[in-house]
Amino acid sequence: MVTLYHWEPNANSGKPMLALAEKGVEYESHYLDLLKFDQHRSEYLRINPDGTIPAMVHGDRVLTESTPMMEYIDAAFPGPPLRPSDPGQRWRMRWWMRFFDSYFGPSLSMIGWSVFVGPAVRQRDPAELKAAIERIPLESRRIAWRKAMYNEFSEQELAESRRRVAFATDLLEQHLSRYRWICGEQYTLGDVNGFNLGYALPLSQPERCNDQRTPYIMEWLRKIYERPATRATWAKGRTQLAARVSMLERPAAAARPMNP
Ligand SMILES: N[C@@H](CCC(=O)N[C@@H](CS)C(=O)NCC(=O)O)C(=O)O
Repeated sequence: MVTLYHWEPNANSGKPMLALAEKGVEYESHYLDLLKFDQHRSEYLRINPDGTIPAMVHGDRVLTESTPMMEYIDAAFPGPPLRPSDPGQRWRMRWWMRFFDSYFGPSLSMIGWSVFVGPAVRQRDPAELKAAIERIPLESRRIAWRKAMYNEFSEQELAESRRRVAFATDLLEQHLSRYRWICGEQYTLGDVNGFNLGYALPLSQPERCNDQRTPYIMEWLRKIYERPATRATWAKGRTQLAARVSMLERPAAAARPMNP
């Protein structure tokens, strides 16, 4: 029996959601609304004292950290393997997962928190926001929330994040011009990881990620979006954040001119 505590299929929560769907594992879903600070409530802190999502409970195990959680899912359940057995391909998958998690993801996340999360909560009662910050267990998350709520990301750090996103997008495009999937020939957790982080790139970075400039990324995103597990997972989204995925629908074939 698996219970998953998650937010939208997006970034970290979407990783185990999509991995479980690919493996065909049913799970009990507990949706936590990040913008209502559900993740800092005492009921959830009893599961994950760090107050971050996702968290997964399997039997008597509580698993946190979305990327190792996906590896656990792949190892613990039957279903199609989501990690290559070839050592070189596995190294390549892990190389990219590390790059996604430690470089690309945090930069995109900072931009997302400054343009989406901050504005989404900023209008609320200041006393409510102050109390919400005080309840956050991890200092690093308190800092991120404070900056988002009070619009305190500096121009310098945002510029550095934009530079990193540009660099990472170009590197991914180059990689996908040589390899069909992240590890090479097989759809793996590396693709699950990258899709969660990047599915909205064509919308959030339209001048960097589009059919002309990054055709390989666009094709890769569309192929992943067309998988039944991805469709089913994104259908669980409740907000506009997850609804952005629909921009990966392939453009309808141009209407044929009628025969004269
Ligand atoms: N490294 C962790 C990061 C988890 C994390 O920070 N998740 C974000 C949501 S994407 C979160 O819980 N934020 C809650 C908060 O900052 O209050 C993972 O991969 O699971």
